[in-house]
Amino acid sequence: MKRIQRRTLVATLATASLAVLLPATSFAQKPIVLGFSQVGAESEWRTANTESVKASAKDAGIDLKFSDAQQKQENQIKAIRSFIAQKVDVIAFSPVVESGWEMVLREAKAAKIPVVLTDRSVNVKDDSLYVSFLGSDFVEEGRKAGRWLVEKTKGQSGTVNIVELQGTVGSAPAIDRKKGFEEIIKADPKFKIVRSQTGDFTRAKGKEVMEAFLKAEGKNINVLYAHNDDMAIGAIQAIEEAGLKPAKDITIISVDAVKGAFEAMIAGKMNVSVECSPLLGPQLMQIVKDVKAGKPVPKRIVTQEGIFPMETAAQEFPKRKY
Ligand code: GZL
Repeated sequence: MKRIQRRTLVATLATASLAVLLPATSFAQKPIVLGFSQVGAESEWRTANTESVKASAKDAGIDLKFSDAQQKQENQIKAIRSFIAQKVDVIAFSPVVESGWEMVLREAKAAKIPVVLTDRSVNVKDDSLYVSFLGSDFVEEGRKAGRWLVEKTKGQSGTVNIVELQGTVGSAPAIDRKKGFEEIIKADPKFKIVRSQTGDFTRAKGKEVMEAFLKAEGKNINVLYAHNDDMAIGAIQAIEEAGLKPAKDITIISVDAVKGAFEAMIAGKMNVSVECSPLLGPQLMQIVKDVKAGKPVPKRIVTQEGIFPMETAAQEFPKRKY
C-alpha cells in the first residue's frame, strides 16, 4: 500500500476512534447560557441598553435569559436566584442600587456561577463576588458637568443658584454624578445648590420635582443639573409651563446624551449633555465568552465617553447610535 494512502488511512482511523470515544454532543458546541437581570425600562438610556444586550447576545450565539426588574431590587434578587436554579453558565446584571447584594452573590459563588456587573456597580466587602465590572465612570461624568458650568460662568460675578434632579436614591450613578459635580463646583463659592431631590431617572418624576422647585424658588433658579436626560426633558416641560425659557432663563446641564437630549439641544432647550454610553452589549458578550472559556478578564472596564454642547448637537446628531 502506497505510503500516502497508508498515512491517510491512519489519520482517518484515528479520527473515527476519537469520534467513538467522545460523546456526539461535544462536537456541536452547546450555546453559552447567560442570565441577565436588567434594572427596568425607566429611560431612553435603559431602552437602548436593553437593545444592545439583546442584539449582542443574538450576534454572539449566546442563549440569553432576560429579566426586567421594574426598578425593584427584590425582583433582581429573585431573578438571580432563578438563574442559579436554572444552572446558567454566567450571570450578568445592572444593580439598581449599590447595597444589599452580598447574600445573593454568595449564593451564585457557591453555585460556581461567575457574575459580571454591567452599567452600575455594587458595594461589597468581598470583590471576588463578581469577576468584572463594565461601565462608565459616573464620578468623571459629574466632573465633566461641573467643568462645563465653571467654563460657562467664567468671569461672571454673583451667585449661581443650582437645582439638582438626582437619579434613583442609592444608585451608583446618582451617588457618583453628585459627588463628581460637587467636587468641581466647591472650588468657587458663587455656586450654590439650593434644591436637590430625586426624580428617579424618569421624565414624569423629573417634571413633578421641577414644578416643586419652581414653586419654591421661582426666578431664583439659574441652573438645572439633571443626572439624566429623561428627568431634564421632564423638567423642560415644567419650565415652559411656568412661562420661562429653558436653556436661556435656566441653564440646563444633563447626562446620557440620548436622542431626546439632541432633539432638545437642536430646539435650543438644553445647553449640554454629558455622554453615558448604553451600548455595552458587545463588550459584555466578549467578557461572558472569555469567562466561560476560563480566560482572565479585567476587574474594571471603563467605557470611553464625551460631552455634547448644544452648539455641536445638529452636526453630531446624525452620527449618534442611541
Ligand atoms: C447610567 C445608567 C442610568 C442612566 C439613566 O449608566 O445606570 O440609568 O443615566 C438610567 O438614564 O435610567
